[in-house]
This record gives sequence, C-alpha cells and structure tokens, in this order.
Amino acid sequence: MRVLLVEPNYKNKYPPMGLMKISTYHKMLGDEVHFVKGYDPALDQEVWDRIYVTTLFTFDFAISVETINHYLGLVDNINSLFVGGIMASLMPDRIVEATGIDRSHILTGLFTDTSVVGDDNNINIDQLPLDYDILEEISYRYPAGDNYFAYTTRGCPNHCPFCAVPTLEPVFCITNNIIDQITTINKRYGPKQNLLLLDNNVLNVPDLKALVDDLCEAGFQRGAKYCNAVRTAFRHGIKEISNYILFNYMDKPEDLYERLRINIELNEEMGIKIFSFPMRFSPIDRTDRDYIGVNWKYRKYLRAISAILHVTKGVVAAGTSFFEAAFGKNQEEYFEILAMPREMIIHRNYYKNNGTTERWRELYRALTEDQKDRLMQIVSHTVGELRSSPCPDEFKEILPFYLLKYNGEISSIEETGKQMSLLEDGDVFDEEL
Ligand code: B12
Ligand code: SF4
Repeated sequence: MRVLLVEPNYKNKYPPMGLMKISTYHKMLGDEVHFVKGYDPALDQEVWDRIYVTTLFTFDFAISVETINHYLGLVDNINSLFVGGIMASLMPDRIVEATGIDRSHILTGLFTDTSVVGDDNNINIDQLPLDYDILEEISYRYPAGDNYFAYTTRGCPNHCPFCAVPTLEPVFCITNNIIDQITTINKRYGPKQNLLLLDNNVLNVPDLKALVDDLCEAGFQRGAKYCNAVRTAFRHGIKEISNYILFNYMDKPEDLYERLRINIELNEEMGIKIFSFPMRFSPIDRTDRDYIGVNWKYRKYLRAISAILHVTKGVVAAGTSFFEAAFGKNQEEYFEILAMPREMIIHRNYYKNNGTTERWRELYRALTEDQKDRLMQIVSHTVGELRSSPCPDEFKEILPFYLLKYNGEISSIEETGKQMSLLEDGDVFDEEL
C-alpha cells in the first residue's frame, strides 16, 4: 500500500506526533510511507492508496480545510482519505461542512483502533513509537523536532469546562512505560537532548514519586506540582519549572497578576526558578482569537498583556525585578501599565527616558474613574479606527499618546533568561492593532 501523510502548512513547533505513529504502523505492515508538509507538486502526481491528514489548533481551521480539500482532489476514492488530530476531534462537524468528507472518515480522539480506517488487526497506534525518519523528507524544520516526546498519561480526571482535553482524551489512563519509550527511541534514532513530557496533568499519576524516580533513572531530573508541590519538588532537587497560567476565562485581570506574583514569592522563598507562560483563553469552538473574557471588560487590557508578553517572548521569568518591571510593583501599577499605550509598554525604557511616559501618566492620573473607563473603551478600538473617529474634547491631550509609533532600536525590559518551553515569538499571540 502507498500511504501519504499530510500536515497542513501551519507554523508549529513540535512535529506531528500522530502522523509519526501512523508512519510506524504502516512501516510495520510493510507499506510505503511518505510525508508532506502542505503541498508538494511532485507528490500530487503520484497515486496514493491512503492519505492521512492531521490537524492541530482550531485557529488554523482555514489552512487545514484548504489542505484537506486539496488532497480530496487527489484521491480516486474519497473513502481513501482520513482526517484526525486535535482540531478534527474538537470540531468534526465543521470539517464535514467545509469539505464534504464523510463523518466516518474524521477520526476523533486517540487512534487506538485501526478498524476505523478499515484495517483488521489489534494494533493500538497511540502506543506505537514515533517515526522520526519522516521528518527528513521535508524542508520544514520543527524548532523542537529533535527531542524525546512522551506521554506517561492520557486524559485528565478534572474535566475543566474551558479545556479541550476532556473532549480529546476523555478517559484518564496510564500509557506506556517512560523508560521503554526512551530506550526505543535511543535504539532507533540515537539519543535526544530534552525530554518533553506532554501529559495534560501529570499530577494525577497514582505514584508520582515512582514516575519521578523513573525520570531520574532515565537521566531527566525534572517534573513538578503546585505551591506545596513546588516545595516538594524543590526538596527533591528540582531547580527550574515552567507552567501555564490561564487568563481571560472566568478570572479577573487582577487574578493574573496575583497568580504570577505567587511564583515570584516561591522564587524568593526558595530560589527555585519558575517560568510562567500566561495562556489566553479562547473558547474551543471558536476559529479565531477574538474572545474577551467576561471579567476582562476592555480589549485594551488584553492587548496590554499581549504587549508585555511580546517583550518577554511569552515567558514571565522568575526574578522579582523582572516581574515588577514588566507587570508593576503592585496592582495599582499593574492597572496603570494595562492602561498605557501599547508602544510605551513595549518600548518602556525609551519612552521613560524621553519623558513621554511621565507626561502620559500625569494626564492619565488627572482623569476621573468615569473618564478612565470611557478612555479604555475608546482605546480598545484599533489604531485605524481611532484615527478615523472624532476625538472627544476631554481626551484631546491624552489620545495622541495612543497613536504613537516607535521607530527606533528594539530593546527589551530586561533579559528574560533562558526559556524552558521552547516558545518563540510565534507562540505569543500578538493582538492586531
Ligand atoms: C504539545 C502542545 C503544544 C506545543 C506545540 C504543539 C505542536 N504540535 O506544535 C506548545 C507548547 C508550543 C503549545 C502551544 C500552544 N498550545 Co498547545 N498543546 C499541546 C498538547 C499538549 C499536545 C499537542 C500535540 O502536538 N499533540 C500531538 C498530537 C496530534 O498527537 P496525538 O495526540 O498523539 O495524536 C493522536 C490522535 O490525535 C490521532 N491523530 C493525529 N493526527 C491524526 C491524523 C489522522 C488522519 C488520524 C486518523 C488520526 C490522527 O492519532 C494520534 C495517536 O493517538 C495539547 C493537549 C493535548 N492533550 O492534545 C495542547 C493543545 C493543543 N494546546 C492548546 C493551546 C490553547 C495552545 C496555545 C494557544 C496556548 C497559548 N500560548 O495560549 C499555544 C499555541 C501555540 C501557537 N502556535 O500559537 C489547546 C488547543 C485548543 C485549540 N483551540 O485548538 C490544547 C488542546 C490544550 C488544551 N488543554 O486545551 N501546545
Ligand atoms: S488538563 Fe488541566 S485544564 Fe485540562 S481538564 Fe485537566 S486540570 Fe483541567
């Protein structure tokens, strides 16, 4: 059988693990397997017995649908094409609508049963090792491609309503032994530098200590839990951790500040380095990133967070001075930063040194609470909209600050230090202006 594995040409950091497992499966069966990222005119000329298209983030819906439609045109029999992965699991009906593909050809959830693609064997594809070789077939380089990727568990018993995991992996279970996974990769592809554990909630492993021992045995002394768990981890020799902090869900802007602050306190208390990644909530049934949380009130505030994260490349590093420079020494300063014009947030030192920030601050502080509220509503519009709408008299002086455009040297608030999660600029969602 000739099999083509397709990943749409979105920008992504990790290689397509689903397809890498499917590749191992077909190679086990003696099939010929090829992999393509996006399109390759040469491959378009060939005949394929089966095509698998994977999907990832729901906000890459448009490019994923375009890719599925392209490959639908290449198969003689529409039944030879299968779609799976995260976006497919979250919105299969939208894919049916946009492509006309039969619902039975969209695999939702994990690939544990090959009868869904018409095969008759008892192979659990989800538990197969990754085939790293397919990555050599394409020119795209995954920034995190050359690492061990492993799951020790699937699913999560917590079922938080904002999270995609209960839909993607509804049953919480332990997967293959971590040492076996690493040994298999070592034997086939040689040792890798980092181990990226993709568990949704590793804290639910019944015996966390045994898992940490296994990781240590495999040479990776890392792994953590929260607050007390951070202390426990520290006692066991863990010096650095990274975590996601959800915001823009049911929380308020001040909650984000407090949650980040907790990490700074833990850092002060023990010296443990915690790298936090604020993660903006977007409902999992939306194909854009425009959602504003019920308590966030102003789009301007979300833009401000995005501007701060733009400078820090998404990471909030451990040190107090760094945190205070980025988010303010207290909530009062934090809210003032959220209200600040974006360019002044990003190029903080430049505008501070030339006195602009001080002039803006004087004007802002002179406003009443009502005026501040109206101002935030106005500056929640895009710069384009602001320019083309009349300027209310009461904001004649302050509004021009929101139209500033910096064109000097790029500088950052402070060195953020080493990033642990391999996030780069592209991962930090930058609000459009
Ligand atoms: C690793 C990961 C990341 C990595 C990058 C992932 C990558 N591939 O590049 C990093 C850390 C960078 C990341 C970042 C983000 N992530 Co993330 N991430 C994940 C995680 C843990 C795994 C995703 C993954 O790559 N899986 C590999 C998959 C495809 O392999 P698999 O699951 O083993 O595949 C199985 C099946 O899907 C199936 N299959 C797969 N393909 C196919 C194809 C066919 C044809 C068939 C039949 C079967 C099949 O078979 C496989 C074996 O069972 C998921 C959570 C989860 N449990 O899935 C969240 C998740 C995807 N992330 C999420 C989010 C929100 C983000 C961020 C937006 C967070 C933020 N910063 O605000 C960013 C976005 C980055 C960006 N580019 O803009 C959400 C996505 C929600 C959505 N709306 O799409 C998820 C679901 C987490 C959650 N709790 O809700 N993420
Ligand atoms: S993975 Fe995290 S956010 Fe998702 S259900 Fe589990 S605990 Fe909740």
